[in-house]
Amino acid sequence: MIDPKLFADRFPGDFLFGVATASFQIEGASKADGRKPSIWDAFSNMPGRVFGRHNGDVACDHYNRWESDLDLIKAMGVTGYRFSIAWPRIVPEGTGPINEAGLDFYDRLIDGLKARGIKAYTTLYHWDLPLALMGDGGWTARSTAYAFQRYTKVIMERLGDRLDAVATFNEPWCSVWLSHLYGIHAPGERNMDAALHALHYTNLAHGLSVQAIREIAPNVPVGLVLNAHETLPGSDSAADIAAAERAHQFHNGVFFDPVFKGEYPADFLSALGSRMPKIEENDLEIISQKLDWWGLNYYTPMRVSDDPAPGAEFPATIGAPPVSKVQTDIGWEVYAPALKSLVARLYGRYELPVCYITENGACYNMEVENGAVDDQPRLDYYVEHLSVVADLIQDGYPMHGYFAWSLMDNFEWAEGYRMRFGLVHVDYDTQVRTVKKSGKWYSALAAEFPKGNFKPD
Ligand code: IFM
Repeated sequence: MIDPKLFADRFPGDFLFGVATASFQIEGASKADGRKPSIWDAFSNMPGRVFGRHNGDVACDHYNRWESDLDLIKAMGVTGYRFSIAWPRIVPEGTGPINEAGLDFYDRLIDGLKARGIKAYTTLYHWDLPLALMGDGGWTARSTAYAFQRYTKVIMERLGDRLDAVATFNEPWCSVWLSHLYGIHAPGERNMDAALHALHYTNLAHGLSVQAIREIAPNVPVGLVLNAHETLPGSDSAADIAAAERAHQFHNGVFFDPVFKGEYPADFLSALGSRMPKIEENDLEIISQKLDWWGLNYYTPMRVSDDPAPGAEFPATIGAPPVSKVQTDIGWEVYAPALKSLVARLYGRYELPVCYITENGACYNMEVENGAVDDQPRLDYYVEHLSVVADLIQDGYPMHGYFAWSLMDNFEWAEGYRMRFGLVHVDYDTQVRTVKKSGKWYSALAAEFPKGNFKPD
């Protein structure tokens, strides 16, 4: 096994090692202290949507166990914690009354992080849209973007003085395409027109949120977290290479281009632009405000071939087979080189600010045996992907930090609790946490930082 102390030498002394979670996936306490349902509470209680009809009612019970969970993070020696805030705890109906008890929870959490010397990296939206907003159309309605701006203001006014960084959205690809086109995530729509509306209004909400953050807490670094896909052609035929470019536009460009270039990608627009909602005069200006950082969530590459079906809808691609034979338990190809080529490609195409790997990790479902979890394949995955991050730093890319997904096993969306991504195992019957072999290794690495002659502020 690679010695984490030696491995640490490949990273600069001020590199941030952290762990990440999201509100709906860990908090539970779905009805506590004024929280109202989100679209995921509704979705997970519908038949056939989530494996075993699992839901977020209890999850990891983090809402009640946050202090011991923060102690665990501290004991792991990491210096950053990336978590998300549940909109339905703060503005339970999406618009209307503010719920002070919800704000109090995050107040305590952030103070708890500060008291332990851990940096607070907050995400404002990690998919738990207040259910009441579905009455107006959810993300397919322009009004939701303004409701999000108002929620942002509430958060920044109360918590902005103690946040080390804020991200507006986590993986809008999921809350747009996976949720409105592929029907896999809440609200489970399968409709291109709805998805195109959700796309533009999500981008607008991001921009409106950035405006609010700048106005209220100008010192908090603002970013956006994207699960950019390395869209690799299934062969070196011209048709597959063109398909990979279309896939880039559809899966990455529709977020990167408006945010970092102030426009939607040309081929995407000519194929689907007429079905998008009206783009108002200042929308693209609002969306493309300068960011301080961006976050990359990377797990696996996307391999595509040209879809030969006549009239196939843009991006007109079909999946191509994996190249690597190694897969995680959720069936995702393990292929670390794509992380390197993806970062290089994105910095080649866009003027991007500094980057944090805001999520990376692997699903393996090993259980506790004799008090321990031997998850060597996850450990190997971390070593392989962190090596790539170290290479990227050496090549001069501005990689500032890395958050492992996830601190602990949690509600894996449509897969429920059967898929485990944690560095820490959670026994959902007893809520006992057990640090896995990978967690011990990661913690030994993280504990080396900050290091050398770097002086933290
Ligand atoms: O669990 C999710 C997380 O919420 C967002 N990024 C991908 C993870 C694994 O699927």
